[in-house]
Amino acid sequence: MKFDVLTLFPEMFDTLKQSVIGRAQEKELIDINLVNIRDFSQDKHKKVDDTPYGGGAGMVMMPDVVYRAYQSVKTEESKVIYMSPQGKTLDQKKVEDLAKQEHLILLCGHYEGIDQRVLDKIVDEEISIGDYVLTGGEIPAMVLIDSVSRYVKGVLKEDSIKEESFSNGLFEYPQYTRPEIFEGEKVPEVLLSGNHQKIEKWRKEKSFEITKQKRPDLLEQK
Ligand code: 4G0
Repeated sequence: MKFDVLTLFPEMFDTLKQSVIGRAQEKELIDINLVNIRDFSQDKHKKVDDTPYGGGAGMVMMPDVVYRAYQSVKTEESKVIYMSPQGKTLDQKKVEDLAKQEHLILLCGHYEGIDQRVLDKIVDEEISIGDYVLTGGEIPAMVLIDSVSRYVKGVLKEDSIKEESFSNGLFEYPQYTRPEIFEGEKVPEVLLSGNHQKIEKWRKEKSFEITKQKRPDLLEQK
């Protein structure tokens, strides 16, 4: 799976060198290519934005600079996603759908916005990570990359995806490890029983109970 990220702040993506996503890149299961939009400025001062027509505060990213950055990475199979609070909210279903794509181009906006004409020309889908405004689309792009990469074969341990929260529409059951007694609190007896049928039944009940308690709306959706 290939991600091309169009951004003015490629250094923000250094965190993706860590942990599971870092190892997935080392193993070449995913490829995250950072494209600095500023490299496509043709201005002697590397200018990428200008004042808005019609007046108003702030600056607008210039369409030609963004377009050249896009042209440098686009292929026949690429899907362009604009990270924006006006997009459809990302959920686990959407994550699974995106994981079927071979190539995603993630466009990260800053300032007040990007010239509408280039958005109309290149964007296939607008995606938000939730109903709040951030200073840029970089953190949303990282959220998308992390969530989608988990579905790429080999990134997680074989069973982790099937067992986890959301894959069955329920939250995970609680986990326990040593010591058997912590601050006077014992590990649930059933987990020490060695009876795997009973353990499985207990975990399913807990998953349901916790989902009902914390997010009853998730049960009603089913
Ligand atoms: C485009 C995404 C990008 C438009 C991006 C802001 C939150 C999200 C940006 C705007 C972002 C999110 C219209 C304010 C950059 N903030 N919720 N900031 N507007 O996914």
